[in-house]
Amino acid sequence: MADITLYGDARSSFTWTTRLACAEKGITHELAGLEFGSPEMLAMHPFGKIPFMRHGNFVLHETSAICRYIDDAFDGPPLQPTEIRERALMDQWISSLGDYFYDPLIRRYVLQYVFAKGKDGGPDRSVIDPAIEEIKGRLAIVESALDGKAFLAGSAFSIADMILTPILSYVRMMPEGADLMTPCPNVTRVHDALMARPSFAATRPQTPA
Ligand SMILES: N[C@@H](CCC(=O)N[C@@H](CS)C(=O)NCC(=O)O)C(=O)O
Repeated sequence: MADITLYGDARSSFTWTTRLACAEKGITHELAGLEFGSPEMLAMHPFGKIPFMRHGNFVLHETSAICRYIDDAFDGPPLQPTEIRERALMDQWISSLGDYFYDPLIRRYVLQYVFAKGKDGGPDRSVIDPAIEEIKGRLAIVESALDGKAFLAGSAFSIADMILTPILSYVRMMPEGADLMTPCPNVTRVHDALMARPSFAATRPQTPA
């Protein structure tokens, strides 16, 4: 029996983050799916999103809460820095990635290609093109934050890196992905190093969603 059950879709970036937390922590997980909006799903995630998790009779939603719980509830390498300022930077980035990055990078960019809704079934450029301009600005901010650093929090790998890396992986798969990364050598260096960790190879989905 797996240590915990994660509910989600392997292709979703946030589900990927929670699977990474399991892999980094060295625990096993079962990935289960429930119909979106079904009473069973809404009983565990009242906002109708993925991922959420079950550990025994304990149910939890929100990616960062799940990752923190996995870190605190199981033995294994820490996923959160102990140094006060690095921990604060991890929290800053967890919040920033959810509030300022997910929408332009995933919702208004990656998903516009994956679930194209434009004319003739193609991608909707009126959504994608402004998103690209916003993404350039967001990446420039991460670029400067990662100058001389191995991780978003500084010297320690953390939950913030596990949220950023799936998002960036999908951006890099898209048609403008390589061009978007060209002015960002620090982001490229850090992302490449994170993708080389065994946890990323073990959890990498086949196609984005
Ligand atoms: N704040 C939530 C966001 C979850 C979220 O937006 N999940 C996406 C998949 S990555 C989702 O459920 N999308 C389906 C939808 O919005 O209907 C978290 O941190 O887990």
